[in-house]
This record gives sequence, structure tokens and C-alpha cells, in this order.
Amino acid sequence: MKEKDSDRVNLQNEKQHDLLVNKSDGTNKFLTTNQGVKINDDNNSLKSGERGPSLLEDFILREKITHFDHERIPERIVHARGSGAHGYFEVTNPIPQFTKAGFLQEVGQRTPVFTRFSTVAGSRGSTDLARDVRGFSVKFYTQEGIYDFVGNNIPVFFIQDASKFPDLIHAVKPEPHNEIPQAASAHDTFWDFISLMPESMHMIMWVMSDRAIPRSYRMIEGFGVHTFRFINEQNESHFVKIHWKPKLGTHAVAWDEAQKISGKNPDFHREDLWEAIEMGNFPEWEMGVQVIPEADEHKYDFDLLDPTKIIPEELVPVTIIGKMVLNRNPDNFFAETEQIAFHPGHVVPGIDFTNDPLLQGRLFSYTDTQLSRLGSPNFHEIPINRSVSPTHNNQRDGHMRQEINVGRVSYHPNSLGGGCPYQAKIAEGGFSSFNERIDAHKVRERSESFSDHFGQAKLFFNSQTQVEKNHIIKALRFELGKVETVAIRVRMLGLLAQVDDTLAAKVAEGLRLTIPTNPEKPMNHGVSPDADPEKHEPKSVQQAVDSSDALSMLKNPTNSPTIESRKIAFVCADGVSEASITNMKAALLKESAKACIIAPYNGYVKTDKGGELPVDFTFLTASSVLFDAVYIPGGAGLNELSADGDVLEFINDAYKHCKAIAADGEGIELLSGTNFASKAHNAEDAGIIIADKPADEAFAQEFIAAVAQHRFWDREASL
Ligand code: HDE
Repeated sequence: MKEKDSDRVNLQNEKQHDLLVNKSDGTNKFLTTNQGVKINDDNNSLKSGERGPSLLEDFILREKITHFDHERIPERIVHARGSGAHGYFEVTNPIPQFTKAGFLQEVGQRTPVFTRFSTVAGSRGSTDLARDVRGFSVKFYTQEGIYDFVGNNIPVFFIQDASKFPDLIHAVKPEPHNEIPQAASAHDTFWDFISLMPESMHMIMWVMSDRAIPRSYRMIEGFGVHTFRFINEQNESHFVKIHWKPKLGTHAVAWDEAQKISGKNPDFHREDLWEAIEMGNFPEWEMGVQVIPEADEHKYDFDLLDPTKIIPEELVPVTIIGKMVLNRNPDNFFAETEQIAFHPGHVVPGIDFTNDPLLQGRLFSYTDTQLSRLGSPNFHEIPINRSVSPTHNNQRDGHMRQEINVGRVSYHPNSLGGGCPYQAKIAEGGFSSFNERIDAHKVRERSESFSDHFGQAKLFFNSQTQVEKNHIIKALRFELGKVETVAIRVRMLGLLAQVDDTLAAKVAEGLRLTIPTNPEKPMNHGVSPDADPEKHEPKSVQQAVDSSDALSMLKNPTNSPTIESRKIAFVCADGVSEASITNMKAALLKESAKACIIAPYNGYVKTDKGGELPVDFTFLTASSVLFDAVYIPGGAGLNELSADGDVLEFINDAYKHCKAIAADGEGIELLSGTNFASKAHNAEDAGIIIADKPADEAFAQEFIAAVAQHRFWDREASL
């Protein structure tokens, strides 16, 4: 069932009820000051004489300007650019044998969520289409308190220890002297750092792949990255890796397309998420877990605590336990998406941490950052961050405290307050940390079990199709091509050669450089100057599997072909065939795709039957990079378009970006002026569908099948 009325659906959601208290829409209300005084004139300040100076006394003006002066808060240090939505998580397969977390116990049990997606490096106003990791954060408003999943769309990370995070981020952010470039890793400081950090090579393979340029937030996977623990009622621990799998499959755009989208519509992902929810195409993900018994902690070729490693699904399959549906857009971006404060340390009984040294650092960072970003230790009182389960403790005061704590007691133990609030036994839901035995020396050292920096980078590269490998090679040529310091490029080639010879050779060919035979050794990598560097020599460990389909977006077994919510551009002009448009539109609608009429003018186009069809965009206000496929219906008027450069660029780009293109009747003529005219006319290309008569059902179905394949990457020249 498509839930059309998201408001009606969501009033049953406990968090939505909770938020109602704070909502205000101003309809049919007088304009007032913040003190509730009705305002008579909002257009003129108080002056001495009509043309005279303004008076300090004007409390209305002062209040308005002062509030405005303080509207901005610091943006997030990382993940500043993001978009979010409300929804719910529903259990489909309870796992009480692994976790006692209350929200994972019964089939059909629903928990309200707010999910925020983000890029990492760019600032709040940067483009959605930067080559970057995507953040994937879910706040679960459970009956036992807040559980935050704070993950990424890539299952590994650049670094193994939290102490390197500020260095990584300083390297990737715009360079400090001139603040260039925005939201891009293609610059010297990033690659300088990476070329000296072999531990990042696995992650580099992922960020150079098309995972870093998704088609939509609705088409990304989510990963917890670290190994966490699930704790059951018997207090037994299992290691767990958490996955989210998108219902629409995992898809990307082309790199040239991403760069053009960044200019044509930098809000592309934000708008896509917003529109899908408004249209009732609610984005959906399945949540899955890889569960590893405690006894298997040391069974693998890698350390479960090392965040630069995955557990191949061939070794430990992903068990689906529930689904998440996002069905309501926020009412106010700032109040909800901007002020939401995630923290991997927000866990509920049944979920616990491991000693992954990256995770351990994060457990400190997230509360700390909210103090400067949101300005007060009371950020948990902001409506979007407020738990739906009650909170009681002896914490008091601080900036902007909302709660009015009644009574004289704010300490524990107390007798004056009857001992309240009192501690909960474990059986009453009290959180108790997993009773892990630790017997160790205090050392500042990296475990030798973290030294395999190339084994899984190879596994990732080997798992890709040839097309995907080509994209990685081209991405590296682009990124390193933008690096000005030749020594950095050369150092990177030395590292790439340890992942794959052909990969390194192809990148070197594009850079016109030679792979170093005796690569420079990274300085003091992962060790102190007093430690023995031999002990931490980067290694390449042969993995238990050579290739894993789940790592490839094109081979990914969970990608089912669908055109649901895809946007199809109809290239039109006056005189367009009404029959073609009506038939194709009806067929696309049946599959929940959207047809958009693009014409040389706004308003409407006249059809061959004298009808008028509303125009969605012109060739000036839209570009084919904003659509998934292009259809050129027949009709006498199309000749008008054949000399229009914008129209030809529209169609040429669709071809270049490997999209399905359909044309019928006179529409076929329009293809004659394109860069791919010869292929189109001989129907040589799998993604080009032509018919000399107006679109009928069979033609529409052929086009739909092509759009469902997402892209025809084989069109690209081989490397
Ligand atoms: Fe974050 N990260 N991070 N991170 N992170 C933040 O917290 C940090 C890491 C991730 O939509 C900050 O509230 C450190 C890995 C997401 O609001 C900050 C380290 C992963 C978001 C912070 C990491 C993430 C953040 C900035 C290394 C994937 C956005 C604002 C030890 C598993 C959440 C904020 C949102 C945000 C610190 C590494 C994911 C500064 C110190 C690994 C999705 O606290």
C-alpha cells in the first residue's frame, strides 16, 4: 500500500505527538514581539521625525535585529551538509537470542526514527554531488531511550585510530591559506596525507568508486563501520556489524554528470529525498546484521576491531531484521535537520561497544562537539533530540534549560526526596556495560593485527566489474591529476601498485608517470619514533575470499530492477504527438515513475490534436543530468528543436551518461543531429529504443525495461 497521507500516518507516531507541543504555524494570528506584545507597524522603525535618526528606545526594532544577528550556529565540523526525514523502523525478524534491546523484540513493532544523510567534507551550503562519503544516521526514539546509529554509506574508514581524525579532516577540508577547494578531495593536502597513510588504501578504493557519487540518498547502503556488541538477556555478547540495504538498489551517477549536477542543481539529493516523500514514494531500507559469536573473535584474517576491514558476506551472511520507512519531511530544516544531535554513544540496553580505537574516540567526540555547535549541555532538550521515554536525573541548570525541576533535591543518594530518582536494576531495564575482562599493560601502540593495509583493498578491487574498475581508475586520474606536487602522485602510484598492478599502471598512464620501483617508505606511520617500524610494516594478507559480489554496485545481489520514482524527461515542442505522450506517460505512471515535459518555453505545449500540456521545465531551466532517461515523442513540431544547441546538448549528455533514450516518429529525426546519430539509427546501442509509429504498450515496456537497468555503461570507451 502507498501511504498517501503522511500526516495521518504519522499522527500515530509517538515522536510526532511529542513534537506537536513545540509546533507553531502563525496562521490567523497577530504579529507580536517575543514578549507577546502585538505589533502595529512592522515596516518602519521609530524615528525622531519622519526623516530623522532612529531611536534606541525602539524595542521592536532592536529585538528583531538582535535575533537576526544571532540566527546562525556553528555548522558541523564534518558532515555539515545534510538532509533528513522522519519515519519509522519496523521489526520483521526479532533477534532476542542476540540482543535484549526492547525495540528489536517483536514482529511488527514500530519505533519512530529521524534519519539524516550527509556529505562529509563540504560546508553547509556545498553541493550534494561532491565525490565524498555519505553519512547515514538514524535516531531511534525507543521506549528505553535514544539509540543512535551513526554510520556511513561505505563500510570501512580511512584511519584506524581516533587520534588521526583531526589530521584526516584538516587534510581533506579546503586548504587553510586560501580555503580552496570546497567539498573536494582532489587537492594536494588530502593526497599528501593519504600517500603517507597506507591504512587508508581500502577506504580509498571505495571513495574512488561510484559509491561516492550516488544517484540518490534513497539509493545508498548504510554501514555501522565498527564492530559493536549485542547483549542478550543472559548477558551473552555477540559481535555485530549493522547494514542498511536500500529497497531501490544501490545506484550512482557518472562523474561528469555529478560535476554538471553540482552546477545545475546543487540541492539534487536534498530535493530528490524531499520530493519522493511528498509524492508518497517513501524511501525504504532493510536493516541487516552480521553476527559473530564471541568465540570467533580471532577466527578471521583481520581484526574485528579494525575499522578499515569488512567481514565479507560470504563468510558471515547478513540477516535482515527489520525495515525503515521515511514518510514525513521535516516541518523546519533548522529545528529538526540542523539541530539533531547524533552520538554513537547513545545506546540502549542490549547494544554495547567494542574496543575499536576509532569508535572509542568517537564516544568522546560527539557530545563534546554539540557543546560548541548547539551551545549548551541541555541540547537533549531540543525537541528533535528529546527522548520519548521519560528522563529523570540530578543534572541541573546550564544555558537555556527548559525543564523546571521541582523540589529541593538534586543529588543522590538522598533521603529528603525519598531516594528519587532511584537506580534501576538490570532486570528493570538499567543499563549495565558488558562485563568484558581486560588484563593488559597501558600502552600507546597499534596492534600488529591492524597491519594488513592492502588485503581488503585488493578484495574490493577484484570484486568490481570492468566498468567499475575503469571508473576507479578514472577517478584516481582525476584526483591525482588535480594534485600539483608530483612527488605526491608518485607516492600514490607506489601504494596503488600494492593493491593491483593494472590499476597502478592505468593510473600512471593517465598521469604520464612511472610507478616507482623502490617506493618511498611512509615516515613513522602508525608508530611512535621510538617504536620498531619493522613491527608495523604494512602487509597484504591473502583474504579467505577472492571476490565478493556484495562489494560491487553492479553485481550487488540485492539490486532489483525497478523504475519506481525515477524521473523521465519528455523532449517536446508545439505539435508533439499527443498519442505518444499519453501512452508513454500512462505506462510510466503505472510503474510509479514521473514524466516531466521539457520544452523551449514555459507554460504549455500544443499537441498535434490541439490539446495543451503543461510544461515542467524549459531547456534553460533543466538539463538531462537531472533526469534518469529521455524520451523524444514524435510530432511535426519537433523540427523546431533540431537546430537548438541546448536541446542537442540535453540529448548528447543523456547518451554520454549512458542513460536509456527512446524516440518515436519524428522524434527519431532529432537524433540525427546528435553525436551518436549513426548508432541511434542503426539501433546499435542497447539503451536506445526507437519506433517509427507513436509509442504503444510494447514500445513503452521496452523503454521501461531499459530505464530499469539504470545505465548502459558499456557505451563508455574501454581503458
Ligand atoms: Fe563522525 N563526527 N567522527 N564519523 N560522523 C561527526 O559530530 C568523529 C566517523 C559520522 O548527521 C561530528 O554531531 C570522530 C566514522 C556521521 O549529524 C563529530 C571520528 C563514521 C556524522 C564527529 C569520526 C562517522 C558524523 C560532527 C573518528 C562512520 C554526521 C558533528 C574517531 C561510522 C551526523 C557531530 C549527523 C559527525 C567526530 C569518524 C559518521 C565532530 C572524532 C568512522 C554520519 O563529533
